[in-house]
Amino acid sequence: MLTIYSDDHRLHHGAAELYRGQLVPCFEMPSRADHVLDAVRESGLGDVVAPDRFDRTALTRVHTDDYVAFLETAWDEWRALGETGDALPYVWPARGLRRDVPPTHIDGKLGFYAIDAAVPITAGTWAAVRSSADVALTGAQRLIAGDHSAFALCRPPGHHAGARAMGGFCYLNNAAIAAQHLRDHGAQRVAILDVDYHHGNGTQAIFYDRGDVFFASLHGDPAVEYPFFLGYADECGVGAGQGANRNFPLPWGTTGPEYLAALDGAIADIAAFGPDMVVVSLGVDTFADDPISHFKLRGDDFVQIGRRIASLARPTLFVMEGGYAVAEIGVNVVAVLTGFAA
Ligand code: 6XA
Ligand code: ZN
Repeated sequence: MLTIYSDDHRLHHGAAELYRGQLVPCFEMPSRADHVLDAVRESGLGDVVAPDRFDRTALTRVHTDDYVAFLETAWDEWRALGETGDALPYVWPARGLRRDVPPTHIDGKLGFYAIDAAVPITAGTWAAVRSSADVALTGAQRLIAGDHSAFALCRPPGHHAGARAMGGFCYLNNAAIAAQHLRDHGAQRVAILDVDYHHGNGTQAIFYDRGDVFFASLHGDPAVEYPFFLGYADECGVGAGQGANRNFPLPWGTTGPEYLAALDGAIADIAAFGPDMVVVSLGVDTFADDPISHFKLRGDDFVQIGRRIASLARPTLFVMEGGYAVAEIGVNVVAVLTGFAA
């Protein structure tokens, strides 16, 4: 299995995120990708290649043009205020406020285009974000070219980013962009399986009214877990997308066997949908020692996740999402990938 990776991810290194009343050092840090890359290299999984550069139009198939333009210029607009630290939103168009008029001041834009304050924008954020999408697109292109699988070592991650919003360390939705690219280049039906600990709210929202892209997600119950406001079991899609969305919210403390039983349900749903190709949003923050999550998966559980995905017997693109137990992130990712490849 080919891994696609770029050093450009280092250009994004936020100083702080708002977490439980404090500005704390970002959990989403460059060393995450370093550990995954090291583990891939040691595993003998396959070659590591650099991404190709794709047109901006591949991004606007999923995101709105004004949102991409915001990401492109946000840092310069922030710098023009005389600020040198990271840009962070502090006000949002929630209930009772207008969301039909995009602000022109960067402070307003940051909140308008964000769901939370876990999305610092730094000098290098756009370059890293664009490169991360290229990593996913290059992986998708490999599937189109006939590869059975590929691993897009994306950083920053993407599954919380909506068509017009950043959030939860995510700016462009790499998995959604890749899935759309597959649809635009031959695949009639694509399934996205999200095994990150957090619900992939952005991916769900992007494809919620579509019947050509199935979305299934296993995650911490949103009643008690970020992103809190999406990810319940009764969200099944609308219109043409009715029945093409499936959520498996699971309680804190979920163990490997419990998780794998739910995964069997998601795999069965995907098999019934009958996709030509599969995109996996691969987060390993389900790990028992993850510092911000509450599932209890370990070791062989990750191998079993890979095995079950392989049972779908479809060309499969793995897209890196979360995982914050930095020392173990590489081992756990490689466990899924080798479980799939075995
Ligand atoms: C914000 C928590 C963001 C969760 C990020 C993540 N305090 N998503 O891992 O998959
Ligand atoms: Zn996560």
